[in-house]
Amino acid sequence: MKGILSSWYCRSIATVLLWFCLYSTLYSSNPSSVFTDAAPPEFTSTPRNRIFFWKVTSTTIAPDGVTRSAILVNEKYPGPKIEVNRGDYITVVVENALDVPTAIHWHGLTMKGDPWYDGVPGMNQCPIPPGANFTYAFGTDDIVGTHWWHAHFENQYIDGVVGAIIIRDRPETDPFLHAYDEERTVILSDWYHQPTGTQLAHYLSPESRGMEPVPNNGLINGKHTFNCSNVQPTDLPCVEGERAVIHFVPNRRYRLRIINASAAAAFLFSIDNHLLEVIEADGTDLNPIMVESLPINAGQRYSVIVTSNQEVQNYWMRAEFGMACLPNTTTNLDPIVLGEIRYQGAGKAAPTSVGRFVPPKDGEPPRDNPAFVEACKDLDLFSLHPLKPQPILEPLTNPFLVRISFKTDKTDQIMRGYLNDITYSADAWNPTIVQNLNSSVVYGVNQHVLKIQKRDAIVQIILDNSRGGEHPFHLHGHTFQVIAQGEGVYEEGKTPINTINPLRRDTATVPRNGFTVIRFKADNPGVWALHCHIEWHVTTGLVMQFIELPDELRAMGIPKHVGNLCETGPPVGFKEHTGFVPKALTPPTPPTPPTPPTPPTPPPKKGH
Ligand SMILES: *[C@@H]1O[C@H](CO)[C@@H](O)[C@H](O)[C@H]1NC(C)=O
Ligand SMILES: *[C@@H]1O[C@H](CO)[C@@H](O)[C@H](O)[C@H]1NC(C)=O
Ligand SMILES: *[C@@H]1O[C@H](CO)[C@@H](O)[C@H](O)[C@H]1NC(C)=O
Ligand SMILES: *[C@@H]1O[C@H](CO)[C@@H](O)[C@H](O)[C@H]1NC(C)=O
Ligand SMILES: *[C@@H]1O[C@H](CO)[C@@H](O)[C@H](O)[C@H]1NC(C)=O
Ligand SMILES: [Cu+2]
Repeated sequence: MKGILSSWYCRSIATVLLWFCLYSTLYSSNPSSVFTDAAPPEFTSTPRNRIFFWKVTSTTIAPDGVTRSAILVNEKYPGPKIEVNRGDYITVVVENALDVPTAIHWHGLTMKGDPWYDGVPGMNQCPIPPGANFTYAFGTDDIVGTHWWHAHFENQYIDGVVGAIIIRDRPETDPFLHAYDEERTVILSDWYHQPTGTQLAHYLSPESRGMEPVPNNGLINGKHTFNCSNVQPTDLPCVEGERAVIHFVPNRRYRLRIINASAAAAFLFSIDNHLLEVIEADGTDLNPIMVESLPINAGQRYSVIVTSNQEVQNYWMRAEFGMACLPNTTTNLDPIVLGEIRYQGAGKAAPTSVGRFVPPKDGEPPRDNPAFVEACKDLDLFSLHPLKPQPILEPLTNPFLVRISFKTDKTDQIMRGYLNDITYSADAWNPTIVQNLNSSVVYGVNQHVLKIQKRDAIVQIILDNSRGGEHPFHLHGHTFQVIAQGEGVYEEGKTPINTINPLRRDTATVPRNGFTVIRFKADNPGVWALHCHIEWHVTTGLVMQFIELPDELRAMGIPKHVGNLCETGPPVGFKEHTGFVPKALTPPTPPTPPTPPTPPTPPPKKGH
């Protein structure tokens, strides 16, 4: 790729081409079909292009009253919600106003036909340089449900680059169209009062002995309170924060779309006195089941229907930290994150409702509380089944065994994560999708690239975690079948598997001292990451990549403006893995780009 377009002159030509593409997208149907994130997504008989303009900036926020530095999109936390109808085409113009690179991943979307927009530097693209714009554009033909977007460069999502993606089914195919009256999005996240760079410096040092940073708080829709007398360091500005409030009108049915955007923590979600009817997991519609509380791991999403049929008063909504799966260190972390459900007519008084589990006594380690243990496991696999049945994928052609482990490096005494004894190290400015253009390329060992050559191959991955703690694993590019999950070691032919209509999702927990087995069909050419969604573990190497159908992928080429991202190389001051240390950049002054051409009649857009 290097040398194809090496001067600013050429790059500004590329910019013109990009604007041309964008304009053709903008006007490819009638102009009234152009929406920004403010527009409500009414249903229309034909899919539309939906354009979002995002500016990523570095700023300070205080979601729980404690001020810290953060990275935000359009100054919002959580960031802007993308809400579209199935079949719509999504175009996001990302303006990187940071002094560090960035990239955005669309978690849960398969990027079929658009693999270079998956947003993982080192796999599908080079990072978006500071000061540059980059346009992501992708279809949603094969997806519905609750998803999310987040930065996939370094650990920027922990610093705030995260938001919801809701893809609503079309009325003619939505099985739950009449099952609820209104919907609300609930984003759960753990929260740290120190910026990620500071935490990483400690985590990736011998002193941490592999103990992950422990969150200081948890947030519901970017809000929670914090007791300022516990703030560390003590000089951080702190005022009383506030809780998230969701309003209920009595006797209505609400679909709550719950997204776990944690960096590390698992939660058990519940609403006092109300049952949750689970209807969706990671975009897959389910045969509804009733639960009292919902364990939800980093990266996972669920939709539940809640009926506001209780006495008119206010109720606590609880996200209880999976303390049993957080590192065992002393912390002031309040293990129960609260939000309020306010019934219309009940006023604003704080709820007095009582939860399912007795809260821990002060000063006592709360690890034995059943809530904190339950949070660390997925809902029972065998009780969740897709509404639209699909038999187990067979016959198995590509079996992989992936062993998860952690060990201390003998040379630098730093503990790292390993998949089959390889600790992944991102080569951000040399992405696999570009390297694959050379059919005889040999990948570096620490790139941990596995190939799937044959279209429609049935791939099975056994995630063997027989020696460690929980890890929520996420596969890009696919919704996989979860065919087994349990404790101990998976034994082919012996361990019971879920043969009848197994759950399909994109993020599954590999239990402590256990295993999870997933299957998918190789029908999506691209480079797809498989990684733990505990963001700290990503940094420490618990990542690998599948290059699916490399020959087809090569034949697809790479859009010019994607390739152009690889021209600049890492900015001054970039240090892989240790948190980015920003330094002043002095890029050459680009010539003023000419005004975009008047859009001609657009070429037909794929995806429709
Ligand atoms: C990036 O896009 C924004 C509009 O979204 C525009 O104002 C800005 O000039 C663009 N920057 C570059 C470097 O093209
Ligand atoms: C805040 O924390 C301090 C010290 O741990 C404690 O004494 C105080 O009661 C707490 N305040 C509230 C409102 O919980
Ligand atoms: C979100 O995921 C994290 C990480 O696995 C987990 O600890 C936390 O409990 C989850 N939150 C909820 C509400 O389930
Ligand atoms: C947590 O650590 C304390 C002190 O090191 C120890 O006594 C306790 O057993 C540990 N608890 C768990 C659940 O590991
Ligand atoms: C392709 O990769 C091979 C193996 O690494 C290398 O020898 C060759 O020079 C590469 N070809 C090009 C055009 O870069
Ligand atoms: Cu992990």
